[in-house]
Amino acid sequence: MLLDKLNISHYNQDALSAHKKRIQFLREEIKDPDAIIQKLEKFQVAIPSWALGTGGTRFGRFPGGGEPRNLEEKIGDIGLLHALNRSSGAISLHIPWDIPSDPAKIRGLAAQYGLRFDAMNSNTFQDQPGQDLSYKFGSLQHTDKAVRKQAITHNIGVISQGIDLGSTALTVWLADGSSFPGQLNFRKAFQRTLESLQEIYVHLPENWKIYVEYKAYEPNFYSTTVGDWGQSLLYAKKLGPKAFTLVDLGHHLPNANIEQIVALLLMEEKLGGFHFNDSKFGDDDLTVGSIKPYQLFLIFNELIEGMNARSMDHAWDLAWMIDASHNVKDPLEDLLQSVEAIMISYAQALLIDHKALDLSRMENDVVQAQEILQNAFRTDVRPLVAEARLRVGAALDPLYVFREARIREKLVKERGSKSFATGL
Ligand SMILES: [Mn+2]
Repeated sequence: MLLDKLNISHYNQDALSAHKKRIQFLREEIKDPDAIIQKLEKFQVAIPSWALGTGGTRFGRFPGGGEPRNLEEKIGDIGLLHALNRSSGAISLHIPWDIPSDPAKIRGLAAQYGLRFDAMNSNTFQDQPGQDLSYKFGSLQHTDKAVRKQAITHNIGVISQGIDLGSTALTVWLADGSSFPGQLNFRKAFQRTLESLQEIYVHLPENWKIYVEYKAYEPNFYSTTVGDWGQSLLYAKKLGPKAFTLVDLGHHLPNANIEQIVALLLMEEKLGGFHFNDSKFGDDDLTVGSIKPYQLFLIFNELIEGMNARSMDHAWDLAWMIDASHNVKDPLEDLLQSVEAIMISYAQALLIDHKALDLSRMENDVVQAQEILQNAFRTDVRPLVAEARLRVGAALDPLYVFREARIREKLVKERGSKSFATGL
């Protein structure tokens, strides 16, 4: 196994003296750095099983080699990421791309790497080989009861596979909608979808949750049956206490105020899951923090404020996951960058003095409120993030170790330059 030979502390020596200077400087700049470092040590982001291969668009795909060929190798890749940063301690499976043939064995393998199984993802947006009925015109919304039944049965199956793996949540993202005016009765489509979700909901074990993910458009381009947070919240409220909204950063119309959305969902106790990515135009699935890092920071500010108001645990009480796809990067390097961006935004948001911010708001001191936020955002917190990693035996600079240890080269040697990971 590649991991056994990865001597992280050896690589850390290269950067240790520079790191010590930087963290010492920061310790004098900010209040209570150790409390922040401890929170960073605990924070974990799940990696989806479909993010380990090269992403593609409908125009093509340009794989770089050494992709994981099966679920075991996908778990191995996430194990590698987790060894490098100790912040990727969970895997989110997609069914049917990653059906575990021997769940007990797969669960054991993940445990060896210190990984747990995050939310299970069902798929009724594609037709699978040998499938009886087509999802061309939707799944849970379909006008034909038999198609709805097939999609419901699939979701129930995903729950039972998740139970075997120790997962406790099901994420449902539907492509259902319409591409042309007149195609769909919106109210009836919503009603049918709700009834289908209700049939799935009753199969959730006591300690399980269901996350209803919304998306504004694509693959349908006129209407989407779970198109925005309002519609998702309606479903979640009607379904019951185990149902929550899932926010995916890329699933909004341009310029949506996502920080306000998460604040209100937390207020309603209906925010359950969170998918990180970044975008310039639509659901671009770019590396987290690569386009709009300030927006990510503002979202984290609302997440922390809202979670603290409800005494929620930052590390465990929301399902954090990266949902990105990378066309021109090494997928593992891209994931390391995404996790780093998340940790940086989280650390910056932890710097915010909420009492001072509240006071500025009460006094309508708009300038001071902005200063408080931007002072936090403009602080270079990278030494804090690195220090948190150092303390738990991870790499000071995960990307440096990935490259120095020639991990991709070794994976290509082991798996071949033409290996292909299932996914999008
Ligand atoms: Mn998503």
